[in-house]
Amino acid sequence: MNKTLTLVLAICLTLSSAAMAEIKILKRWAGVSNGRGSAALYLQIQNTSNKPDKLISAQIAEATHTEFHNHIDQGNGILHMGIVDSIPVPQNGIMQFKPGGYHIMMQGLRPLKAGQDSVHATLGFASGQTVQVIAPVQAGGEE
Ligand SMILES: [Cu+2]
Repeated sequence: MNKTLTLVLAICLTLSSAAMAEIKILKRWAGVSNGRGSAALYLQIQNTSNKPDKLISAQIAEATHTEFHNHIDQGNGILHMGIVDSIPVPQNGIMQFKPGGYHIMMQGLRPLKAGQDSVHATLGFASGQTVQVIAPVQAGGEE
């Protein structure tokens, strides 16, 4: 391999890894599955690009079905959990999932034990980036 080709390849690799690193999962944990076989998955997602992004798909190896949920004030001050199409991740910012806020609801799970099990997620973003995460199951994760 000649030096010019080596240099071009090095630049390409640097550029592609920079482009792929715009979404980072800083934290991840799953709740214990309840008697109906569902549990919430929580993430802390960082977007280092200067364009807003959004989470548009989530496939969980251990679940038969997933939904994006948020708790929404329907005008009476009481928050109700509802399904949303996507979860926004602000430009140069962080989206923090939490009980009572955004989360991924996993359904069709076998019983998951805190401190022992983990779930494997493939996350798709509107920007085209795909991220794989392994989230440990922790006690205390509420819907
Ligand atoms: Cu939920």
